[in-house]
Amino acid sequence: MQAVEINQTLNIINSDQTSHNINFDSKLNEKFNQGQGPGAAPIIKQLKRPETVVPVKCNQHPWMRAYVAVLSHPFFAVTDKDGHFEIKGVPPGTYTVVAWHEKYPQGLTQSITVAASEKKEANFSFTGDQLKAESIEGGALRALPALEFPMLGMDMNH
Ligand SMILES: [Cu+2]
Repeated sequence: MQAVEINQTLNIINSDQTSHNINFDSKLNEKFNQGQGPGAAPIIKQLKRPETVVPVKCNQHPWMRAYVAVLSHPFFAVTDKDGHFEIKGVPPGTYTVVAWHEKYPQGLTQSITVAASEKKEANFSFTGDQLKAESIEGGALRALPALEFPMLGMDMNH
């Protein structure tokens, strides 16, 4: 899982001793399907449009899969190996925080209000039943409007 802000540079690097193929199955951004051998130069992309989650496959290894979220704002995080995350610098306000998991693409949401310089904790827990009930297959990937930052008048073109 990778998340980027629009126009941020996405570097796709192959550090393996084998060839991979990056099949970037975007609906709203540039679609590409490119091979990358061992030691090949990074594939560098800048994604122009917000897109909740782009599924990425490797044609060489059908079990390989990745997801890239493209957001119009910098307030996102990818959890670490223990499931922790931190989103810094959020301006005061009330937000809908969405937790996304590849096996639960509907996501979990929580309304969080933060004051200036305040630190808030949000816990999300995906249950086994939810993970079984939802599947990424069959077009279950859908846009989550809550991933859009609700602040009006914010300069998104910085
Ligand atoms: Cu591969």
